Amino acid sequence: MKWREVWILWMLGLTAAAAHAQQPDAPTLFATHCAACHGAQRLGGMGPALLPQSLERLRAPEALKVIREGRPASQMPGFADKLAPEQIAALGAWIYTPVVPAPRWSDDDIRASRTFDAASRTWPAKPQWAADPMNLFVVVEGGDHHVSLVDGDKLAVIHRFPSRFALHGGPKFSPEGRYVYFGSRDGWITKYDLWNLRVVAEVRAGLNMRNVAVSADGRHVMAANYLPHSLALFDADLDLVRSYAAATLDGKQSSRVSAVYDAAPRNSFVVALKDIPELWEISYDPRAEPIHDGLVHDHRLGEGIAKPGYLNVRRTPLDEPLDDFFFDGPYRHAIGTSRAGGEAQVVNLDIRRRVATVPLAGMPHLGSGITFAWNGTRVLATPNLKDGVVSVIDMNGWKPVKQVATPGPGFFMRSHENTPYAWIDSMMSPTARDTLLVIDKRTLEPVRTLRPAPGRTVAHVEFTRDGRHALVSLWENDGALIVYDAATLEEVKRIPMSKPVGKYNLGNKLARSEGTSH
Ligand code: DHE
Repeated sequence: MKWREVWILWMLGLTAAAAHAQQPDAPTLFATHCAACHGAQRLGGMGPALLPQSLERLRAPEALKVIREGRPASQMPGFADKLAPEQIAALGAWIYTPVVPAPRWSDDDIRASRTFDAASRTWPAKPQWAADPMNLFVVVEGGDHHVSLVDGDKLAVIHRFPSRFALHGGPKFSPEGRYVYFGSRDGWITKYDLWNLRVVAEVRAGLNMRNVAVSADGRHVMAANYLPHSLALFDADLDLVRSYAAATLDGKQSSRVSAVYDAAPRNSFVVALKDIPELWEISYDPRAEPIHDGLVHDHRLGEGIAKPGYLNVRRTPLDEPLDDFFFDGPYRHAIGTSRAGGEAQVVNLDIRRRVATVPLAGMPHLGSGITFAWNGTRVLATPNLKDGVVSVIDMNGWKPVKQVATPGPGFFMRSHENTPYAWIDSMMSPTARDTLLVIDKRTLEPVRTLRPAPGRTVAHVEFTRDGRHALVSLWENDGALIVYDAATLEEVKRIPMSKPVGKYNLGNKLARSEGTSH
């Protein structure tokens, strides 16, 4: 090799080394600037978890903007003046990569995360504020991660407090209405004493959680996780009772848990699994007799489908996994869809098999469905996340009755026993997300389209205990609760709120009003 060639190779080597040296080292940047708040393993701390599962709903450009500019109304600072654009880009890409080795969250981790205020046992056993506790609204404000308590008679805020980051799913109440349990996407459960306006206990049930359910007797809380693939069962003070691996009986396949709901008349939790074609039922009735098996035999599970009984899993094999689901009035059937859509499965929880299939176009959001009497029968009506349509299904015979066209795809549908109307948003529509369609439950015909804030998103309706007022979310950071007279459909007032994601009327929830989620 000539000297000239050696020199060129040497120069190329130096340039490559220099370029390599300038490559931003994302793990080191993370350790230096982010780990103190988001945790060394990105599992979260003062700030939220930064795992691919937690970031599914945050688009990459939005993540970069947050790193650059910070998040107003939170403690997240902007890094534009500390980090070069390529360093920010490297960090932005890195947080979407899986953590290696995969993070684990054991029973010991759950127990170690728990905090409990022992003094809570001495707090007064009656509301320390003057309002009807059964007409209280718990409002989750996603804009700045707070919760507001609204007096449903005076239609005014009586208290506001900070929540965990990104609460999801409806908060759940203890049977007498004193305690509310919130679940966050990062896996935190908070037990809050509504009468004393203080946090009682907190625990981290998982790393990425779907929702929580509270047993009708108030003695148990169940959490459904995506990460790890598990359910976690707690006592009323969030002390771990046991966890369940969300897996097939032979343990060969595990699954994310889609959701857990309390089936009060059955004294059980019912659980849908996203990746395994099984529906689970876990009885919390201490008198539960082992139920004789044999009604359903499935070659995949063999003879011992389950060892049912108190706090054990009873498995119903399905043809395909269920995602979102819904109960009929007597809680005899679960009606569920898979995210692929196209049809709903009706599963009889007693005989433990699918008893009907309902054709349902698009992606029905069954968790937001409602039931009501119509034409001498009872129907289920559900909005649709993909299409501008509400599907109405006769629950006697499980046949579609009508498709009501809406301005666009929507998330939530609500009504109340004392109103002839049902309200549906179109918040998934780029053009009609500012509309609310009101339909008449008697005729299944549209009555009015409301547009209270043109160009701005409105969604999620909940009624006062007596059904006189409908509270609608103006779903913006400088948003509001818009209160309507439920009979005249005229606006009554606006209560300013920071992106009020959802609102929950205690009385309607505890009475299991037919017009709201349970
Ligand atoms: Fe939800 C409830 C699933 C995205 C706001 N959502 C639920 C429930 C399920 C569910 C299974 C019922 C749990 C309960 O109440 O105990 N949600 C899903 C999804 O699969 C989906 C489409 C995707 C995801 O990333 O999870 C989804 N949900 C959203 C949102 O983007 C919403 C609009 C905003 C947000 O903050 O996450 C949202 N979901 C809600 C709300 C409820 C809810 C407000 C409670 C409704 C109620 O009135 O009970």
